[in-house]
Amino acid sequence: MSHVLALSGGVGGAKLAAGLAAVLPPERLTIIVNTGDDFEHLGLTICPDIDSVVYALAGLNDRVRGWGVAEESWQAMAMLRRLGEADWFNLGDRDMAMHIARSWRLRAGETLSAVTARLTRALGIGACVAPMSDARLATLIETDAGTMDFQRWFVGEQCRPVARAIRFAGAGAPPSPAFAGALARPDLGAIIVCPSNPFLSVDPILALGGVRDALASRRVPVLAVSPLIGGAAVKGPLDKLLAERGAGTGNAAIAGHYAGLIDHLVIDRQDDPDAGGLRASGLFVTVTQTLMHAPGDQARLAREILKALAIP
Ligand code: FO1
Repeated sequence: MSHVLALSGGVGGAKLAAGLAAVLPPERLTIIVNTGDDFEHLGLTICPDIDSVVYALAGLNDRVRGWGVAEESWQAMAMLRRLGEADWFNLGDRDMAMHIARSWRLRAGETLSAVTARLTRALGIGACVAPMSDARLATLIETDAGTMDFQRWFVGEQCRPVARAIRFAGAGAPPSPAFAGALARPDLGAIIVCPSNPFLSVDPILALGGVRDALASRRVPVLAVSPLIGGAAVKGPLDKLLAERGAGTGNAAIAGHYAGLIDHLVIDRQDDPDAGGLRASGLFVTVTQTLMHAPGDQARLAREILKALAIP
């Protein structure tokens, strides 16, 4: 029975990661998560995409807000505000426990991989969820108003400044042991790129040392799920980034971005008219419902993907 390696960012990616975790035995799945969005805030190490994946797999995620923990309270944030501390980035009380647990363990000398393994175990998650790297690779947005840390641009500025370029400080950092180990597994059956933002969530993973080459010289299928539905992003700044880059829109732009790296693209039914052109470019294309409203949709999409990859 082959192993599956999933590459994920936050919200959309986390949903498919949870679907894969629901249908695969834990020992057959490695989920590698973008850490380019991570930052230090109020003395805490915040890893938003790892937490989105962890909360989704543990069934703790807030499905309406899209990030953080469900049934959250905000007492600590209110007190921090009274104390005159920064309140542009919202930390819920339950979510804050995660940041505290992670931050002190990191400061005590554990790697982010070890801390993430500890926290996922504690929450009853069986599959391996690991950061893309234990080294720092930070996503920076170059705008007319200067270069911004990712969260300052994304949350603080609500993605308003035009992104002239996206840069990764620390590019070439080594993949985490779990990531390098999964890429080298003789029983690796497929690599799945979850429906995350290609520029903000997947490119940081591809910017690690050796990852692009490992995918390009793959010996297993590499399948990406398009983050677009009806030609537009479900959430987040992807549409804005596509427009600002001027390198096309729709699934052709997604396929173009991953050219040479993927051989299979899963697109939504609403984008069926894109399928012919994508197939003509040499890609395998699966057309299905990619929008995941409910946990049932996550598992259904995961099953369809595994079937398309002929992975039992
Ligand atoms: N997103 C927001 O739009 N506003 C917030 O205040 C915010 C706080 C936050 C706290 C913890 C966490 O794990 C995520 C949080 N997010 C927030 C989401 C996060 O900024 C983004 O979803 C990801 O970085 C993009 O994948």
